[in-house]
Amino acid sequence: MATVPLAFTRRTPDQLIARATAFHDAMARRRTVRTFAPDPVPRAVVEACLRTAGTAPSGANQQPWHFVAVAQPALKRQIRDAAEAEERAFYGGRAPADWLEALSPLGTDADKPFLEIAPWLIVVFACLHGGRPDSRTVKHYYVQESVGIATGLLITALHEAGLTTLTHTPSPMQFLNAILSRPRHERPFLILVTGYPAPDTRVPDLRRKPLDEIATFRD
Ligand code: IYR
Repeated sequence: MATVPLAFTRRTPDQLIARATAFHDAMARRRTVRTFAPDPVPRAVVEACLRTAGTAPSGANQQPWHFVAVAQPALKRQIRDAAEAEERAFYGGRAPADWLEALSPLGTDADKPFLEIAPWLIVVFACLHGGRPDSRTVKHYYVQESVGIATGLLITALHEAGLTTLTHTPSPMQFLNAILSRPRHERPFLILVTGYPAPDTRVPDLRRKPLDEIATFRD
């Protein structure tokens, strides 16, 4: 493959520390919210954040993701109805008791009004294989890892832009293929609900694990 020069700005060690610390301060303020304002968010914001997601590294650079950005009220309604049907089964007995116990501090339940209230639902699909015009399929590698990284960049971009997000994973999620007319080889990964938070939104008083619990240095 042809190559191009790397666009890279070399920073001094002091600059590295300052930039890394400032970015951590910004990201530490990211919180998952469950209450959204209905206020509209320009499509251009979502487009720019999806372009950021599309910069993620991926197995063999196959970019095995597809994002459906939903703002149409009728589609959001359909997604909410289908998700709540699955969630009612989940909370009503399908989920094992220990799973429900793990969720109970978060106070989640089968009602998902945010699926209609938030201005955008970004449905992330993982493309299990690629297609060719001649209809032969192309194997994709490290799909879950690649789509996970792209979704992380998307969450980061939306936060940096000034919006809040909720990673929502109704289970199972195949109904999203039907509602959004996506082919079977695209597997729903999660729904990223995004918009402004509702006024006076409160979030659980969570603690993030300290660095010495999440990292080990062998330097
Ligand atoms: N999908 C359900 C349950 C749920 C599961 C986990 I793991 C969470 O962190 C939160 C919720 C729901 O959306 O309510």
